[in-house]
Amino acid sequence: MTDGTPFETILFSIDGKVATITLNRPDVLNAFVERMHLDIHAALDRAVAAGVRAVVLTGAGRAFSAGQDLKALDQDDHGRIDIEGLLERTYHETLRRLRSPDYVTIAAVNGVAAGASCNIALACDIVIAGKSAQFVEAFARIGLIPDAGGTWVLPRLIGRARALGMILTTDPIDAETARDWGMIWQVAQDEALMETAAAMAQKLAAGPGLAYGMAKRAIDASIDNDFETQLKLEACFQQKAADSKDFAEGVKAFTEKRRPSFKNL
Ligand code: T3D
Repeated sequence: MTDGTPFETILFSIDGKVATITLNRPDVLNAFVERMHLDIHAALDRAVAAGVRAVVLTGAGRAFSAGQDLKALDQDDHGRIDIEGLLERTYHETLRRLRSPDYVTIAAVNGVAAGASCNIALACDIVIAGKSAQFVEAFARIGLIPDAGGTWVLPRLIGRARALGMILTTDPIDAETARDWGMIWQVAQDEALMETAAAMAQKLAAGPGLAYGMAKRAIDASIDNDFETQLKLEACFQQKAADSKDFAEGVKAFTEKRRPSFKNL
């Protein structure tokens, strides 16, 4: 089901509690322009308003996305590109929203994910890649460093040696290697990718959203916390989870030997 006024650069649909955002500039391998970020932000606003619990992000055509559109960079009168401003206005807000505790995000990587789009895919909570997908930290090819959270996410996923290897060589990493390195969750056959991602999204959309949100926040916080601080954080979040109606329902369903019906309350 499509939802509301169509967007210029993405396709957007909602099916129950699952939204799907498809980056839709296939002629340029879904390269990002500012409008695409604004469309994603507006689509996520619509998804939240509709009570969506899981969001699938994928690309139209043969690529997930080739990163920033290098043919559509605005220069000032001196030929300077305000990359810092662009990043803050666009990518950073997109990344914050993809890591929101209000829903889970699933990247269905259907082809090459290069540059900032590699890091956008890796910022999602679950990454499922088609067998022919590739992850490319392409930045150094054009004299840039990784942005869009890549220098934060990559070493935490795969360690310094592999992160720097990807960044310095810019070699493409295939889907199975990415999975074996712990960079992504799962590899699917190309033709089964969207079905696999949709099944995952439906499963997670029916899960305990409050607990999921706090688990996401706790995992991110653990990266900077020491052990004692993390134990305190877990206990605090666990109290909130235990106070929820979903916990009462989970325990009741367990004793009644049935599936829980979580309401995100
Ligand atoms: O403002 C800032 O710069 C800050 C933000 C930076 C973030 C970044 O993402 S920097 C990194 C930008 N991305 C790249 O450097 C990747 C560029 N693309 C590629 O290296 C290759 O296209 C791929 C490895 C991704 C795929 O190669 P291939 O051979 O499968 O496809 P292709 O033939 O290169 O591309 C197909 C078309 O898409 C082609 O157009 P054409 O010739 O048929 O008219 C190509 O120009 C276009 N395309 C691909 N990537 C981009 C692009 N057009 C604009 N921007 C792109 N990034």
